[in-house]
Amino acid sequence: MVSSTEKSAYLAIKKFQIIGQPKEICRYGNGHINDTYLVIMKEKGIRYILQRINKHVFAHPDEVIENIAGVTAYIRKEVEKLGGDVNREVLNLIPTVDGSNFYFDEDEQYWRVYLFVERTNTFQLPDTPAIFYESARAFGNFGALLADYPCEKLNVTIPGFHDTPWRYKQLRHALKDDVRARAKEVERELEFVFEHEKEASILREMKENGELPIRVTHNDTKLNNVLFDDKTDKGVCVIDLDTIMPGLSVYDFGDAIRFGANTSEEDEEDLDKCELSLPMFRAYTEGYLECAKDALTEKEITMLPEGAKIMTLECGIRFLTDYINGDIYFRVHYEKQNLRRARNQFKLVSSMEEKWQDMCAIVENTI
Ligand code: ADP
Ligand code: GN1
Ligand code: MG
Repeated sequence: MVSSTEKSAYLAIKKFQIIGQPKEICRYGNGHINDTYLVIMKEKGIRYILQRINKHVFAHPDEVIENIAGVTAYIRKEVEKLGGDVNREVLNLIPTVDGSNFYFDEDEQYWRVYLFVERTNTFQLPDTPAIFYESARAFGNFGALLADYPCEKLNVTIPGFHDTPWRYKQLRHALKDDVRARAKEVERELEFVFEHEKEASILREMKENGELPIRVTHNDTKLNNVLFDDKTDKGVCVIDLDTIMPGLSVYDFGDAIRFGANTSEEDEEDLDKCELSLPMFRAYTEGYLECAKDALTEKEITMLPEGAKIMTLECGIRFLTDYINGDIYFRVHYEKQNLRRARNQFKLVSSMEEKWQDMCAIVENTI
């Protein structure tokens, strides 16, 4: 049985300048936000990624695509200068037959197509510190490549995305409405969150008073947003560019640690399995600073552990808020998945607090 979304996907792909005939379209990847499909063509050797952009998350999908078109064109030139492979080292947006970078369908849905980056893998958790180190180099280089990209050209695709105090506000709104009567069930989690409220505003304050500089940031530096070469295990391409916006370097470092230096998966229920892995933290810090150190200020470097902690807390708050709101933002595959994700993030914050001195020492010793 072909679902109505799949039917729309078959209709959408035909609107793009693809080579050949689509043979099969199937759901692909582990993203929480967009609907991603792999398009396999009848003709051998060419595949595409087709995505329906989540309109609930992105109020202006056209602005998202505009950012991506600008940034990928810029990176493409840099890759060309360095003699790299422009079909693999940067995302390639395929235009529609009308020459647009997206297709707006009859149901008012936005679709886009990328060339599938062949001979690559993604990881949900790093198998080894070496993999995580490579992802750090990929994100570090990505930031370095975009260091001179004009911030003012970027649309703010999700206002307040890493504004942690604003995330507290959203949580309070959710609690006030409590549409699913779930607030009672999460009292312990709320206590943890509100105990941390003061610390959570540090990055915003430092951004506002200029202590931390605004840079072009990716803002969603999960390990599975890097494609790795399937032979060398080196990072080939940074993907999921929907949240490229002006931001802080510590957001990108912190979010990567939150996801990849967790000893468990993001929704692991057994919290005894969830800890901060210091070997992973070290590997990422080394890879990241090797590529980014020269561009960063001393303050940015000393704030890296704080970035990790606040990004983890913030993500936990977002999962918890979504649970209270009835799971309307992050895709869930089972009941209470968002609650499990939130609890897991809060456990990781506690683990970081226990290992705080070690985290700071690793950063200090890496410079
Ligand atoms: P989401 O925003 O939902 O996370 P992503 O853009 O990260 O969506 O895509 C989901 C998954 O699809 C990725 O983790 C990756 O496995 C795969 N993917 C996305 N784009 C490409 C591409 N151009 N080539 C190969 N795989 C891709
Ligand atoms: C979402 O799209 P994906 O799955 O890479 C989310 C991130 C969260 C992450 C938690 C646009 O990322 O901010 O950190 O889930 N993306 C958006 O896993 O909200
Ligand atoms: Mg993704």
